[in-house]
Amino acid sequence: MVSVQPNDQAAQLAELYDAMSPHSLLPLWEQLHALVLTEPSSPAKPWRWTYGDARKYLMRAGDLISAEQAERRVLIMENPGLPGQAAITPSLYAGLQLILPGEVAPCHRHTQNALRFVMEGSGAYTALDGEKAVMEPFDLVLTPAGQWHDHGNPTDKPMIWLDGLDIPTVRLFDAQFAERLELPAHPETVPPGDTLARYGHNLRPMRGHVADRRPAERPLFHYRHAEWRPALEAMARSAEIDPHFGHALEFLNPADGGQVLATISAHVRLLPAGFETRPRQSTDGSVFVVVEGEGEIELNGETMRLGERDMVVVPSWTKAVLRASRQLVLFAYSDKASQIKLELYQERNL
Ligand code: 1HN
Repeated sequence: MVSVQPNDQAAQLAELYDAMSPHSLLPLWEQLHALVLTEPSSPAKPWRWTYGDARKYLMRAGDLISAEQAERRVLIMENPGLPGQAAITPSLYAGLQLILPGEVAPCHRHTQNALRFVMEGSGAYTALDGEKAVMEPFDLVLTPAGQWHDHGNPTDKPMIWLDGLDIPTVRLFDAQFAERLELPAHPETVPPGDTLARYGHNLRPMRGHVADRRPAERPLFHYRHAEWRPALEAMARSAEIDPHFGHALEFLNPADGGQVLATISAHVRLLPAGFETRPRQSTDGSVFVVVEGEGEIELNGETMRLGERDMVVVPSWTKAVLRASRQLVLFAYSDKASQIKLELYQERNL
């Protein structure tokens, strides 16, 4: 039984807090309800970056610093609700990277997982463990944790892509390791397209055989626009359309049918002109890129216009509605892969 009077209690509790805080001890009861929420309430804000604005500043950075000097010449897309954290959601990072003609971004590897989604330019590459993926607009290229990667642009036009990484997730677990290769670029190990030929057609080299040369659990790292776009188009000819997604296809790891990266999931979708989705919430924080078309996204009742190559972040549990004024094609990545593994993922179709 607590026997102190209310006024005394407040004063004595305050005294207790003061006395124990130098010992790194705090009262849970003062913050329990802020720690255990009845539903997600993300500190991240829904936010849109128009491509034209972001590109202008990125090109200016290109005048001022080389890819070599910067190691990676990237503008971080920082969520205004997460200042100073280099985070677009509490678990994910996004940035826009520029490689100018003739540049090389030096080879390194790290425990963060990364994906690139090409925004403009054609013919620059990411090399993964010495194998080049030659990139076209709207290709998806993976650099899974621990694999050497360098980028180069042998073309005469700038190359810009969106980087999606799990930097805040790896930071949360204090599991960061990184190293630079002594050479600027990894020596070529196999010709460009080798992995796509071996693993990209619902086939794979016999397991354990000498030809099974990629890390067997995650062999594929290049998902071409030239492949995914026709697949989405064929699907869109069907009369059936999902009321919450439109036509949607998720990128898969062919080795196990799972998500493309250990921590990150990715998908594309097509909304026919005039289509409006039903509202939906999910616990994964997502980053969307407009590949084609025009429309709007309504996030917790606030509407944002979407034009080609614009980027928008949809934090966890935001009520989202998409409307296509012209046929809208979108790419998205999210932390669903992490959440599924941690048995946290939930969604609600409204
Ligand atoms: C990184 O390795 C790349 O390899 C891009 O292109 C952005 C942001 C933070 C940490 C590592 C790249 C990155 C990054």
